[in-house]
Amino acid sequence: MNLSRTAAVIAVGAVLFAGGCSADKSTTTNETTTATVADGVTNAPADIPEFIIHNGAVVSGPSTISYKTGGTVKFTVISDKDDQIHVHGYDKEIALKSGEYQTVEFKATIPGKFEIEIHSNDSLVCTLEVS
Ligand SMILES: [Cu+2]
Repeated sequence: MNLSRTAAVIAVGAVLFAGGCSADKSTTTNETTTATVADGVTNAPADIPEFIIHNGAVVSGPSTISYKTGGTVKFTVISDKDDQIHVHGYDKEIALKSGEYQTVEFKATIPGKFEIEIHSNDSLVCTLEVS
């Protein structure tokens, strides 16, 4: 591979965040909610998994999150830089804003084991298990 071709491949990869992922970028969804009670006090997201991403790698959080089919998948994630996570199988992409908690919530309709990954580098956040 000559140098100009190498540069072109790197440039395309950087723009698309493509990695080994087959996500259809046209179906981007952003399922975020903020738990707020009527008096304006934000509920602490108790009893739901929390993932902390530092420099593109998970530094805190469970390796697997498990739900029954028909249940509600719900977790929070925070990153120290703008990024995106992708829930495989469900094909959900969630934009992360540097330093802001995102609560991700959706119905567990598809049984199986699916990777949730960080899209800037395809590293694993955790495995989603629906049984
Ligand atoms: Cu992906």
